[in-house]
Amino acid sequence: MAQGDQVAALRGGNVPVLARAISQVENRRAGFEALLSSIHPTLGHARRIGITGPPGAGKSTLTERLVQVLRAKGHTVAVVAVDPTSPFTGGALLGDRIRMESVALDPGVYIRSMATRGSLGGLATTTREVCDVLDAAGFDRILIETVGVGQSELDVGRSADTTVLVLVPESGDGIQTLKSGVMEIGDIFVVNKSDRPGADRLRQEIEITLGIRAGNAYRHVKAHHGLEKKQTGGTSATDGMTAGPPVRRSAESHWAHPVLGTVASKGEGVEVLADALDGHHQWLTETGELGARRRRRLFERTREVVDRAARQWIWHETAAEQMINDRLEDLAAGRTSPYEVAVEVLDGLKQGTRV
Ligand SMILES: Nc1nc2c(ncn2[C@@H]2O[C@H](COP(=O)(O)OP(=O)(O)OP(=O)(O)O)[C@@H](O)[C@H]2O)c(=O)[nH]1
Ligand SMILES: [Mg+2]
Repeated sequence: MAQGDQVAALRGGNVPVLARAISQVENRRAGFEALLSSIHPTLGHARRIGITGPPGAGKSTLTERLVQVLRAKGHTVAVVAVDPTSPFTGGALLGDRIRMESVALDPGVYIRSMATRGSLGGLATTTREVCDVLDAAGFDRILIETVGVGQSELDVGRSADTTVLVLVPESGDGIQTLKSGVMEIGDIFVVNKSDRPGADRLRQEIEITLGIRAGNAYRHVKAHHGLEKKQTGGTSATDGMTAGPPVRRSAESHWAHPVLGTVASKGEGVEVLADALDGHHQWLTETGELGARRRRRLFERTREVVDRAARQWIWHETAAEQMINDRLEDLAAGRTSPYEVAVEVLDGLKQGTRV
């Protein structure tokens, strides 16, 4: 299919074309960069929402319920389930995890799982690129479910406009998570399994950690000067990447992180979560933070592409590999070191003598 036809079919909601485009991007097949490049001007419609937290916290259950609520509001929804924790949980297992039977047959819902294996470009980058394809296909919301709370999930978390951190009372993960700095990625906190003992306590712990109970400076300012209503940035008309210049953040534009309780298995608290997501999006738009976050992602994305292209160039189009080979005996004999040879290689490339 010609590139233009592919993009048109994608934007027209052709599901087989969408599935093939995602596979093309995931597997870095010929033409994937041209595809991503040509859809770039169409991006920015979808709200990207990360749902992250420890294994078994109920993320999939919550995601499925959230899909139902969003569908009832008339939004189309794509779900990307990412599993960076183990190379062994791909395929059938992951497929099982995200079956989401209640919404799987709805034509307004598209569900896709991604495992570590088969991701040639780095999971975080690939996830972002797959989200671009879904955005171009016109989905209103993209929910990105990520297991765990380590570095790779944080990277994936940076794919989202809004990140929901899901914690549970019984695991003890809660307190560890609070200490590990992972808190910083959460825009909205959810204590799921609130039907279990310890949920209230965990909520309190999170709030204390967030400085809400302790009374933080921003809340203090708002309380005394009544500035809550003045949070209007210059970007309210835009929902996309064309948002105006970021408004400088100030005390009034501080986001007060909600800490919500849910029982995902019964659908309790999910409407409130959907409202909180709308609230966060409104805050992102009004403060200019949405544009700022998207610009940060664009900067990072471009860096990644440059990085990839630079490696490609060095190892496939210059004499760098040959230069190392030429020095291999000296390296083995200890007459030079990898560090000295690396300097030689880079000097050669910079001077253009060995390109
Ligand atoms: N009691 C209780 N159980 C729940 C709740 N939400 C989910 N569960 C159960 O918790 C288990 C794990 O739920 P999942 O939705 O698969 O959790 P997950 O976080 O997606 O799990 P992974 O993707 O494997 O990390 C399932 O047996 C759910 O039925 C809840 O609010 N209360
Ligand atoms: Mg899951």
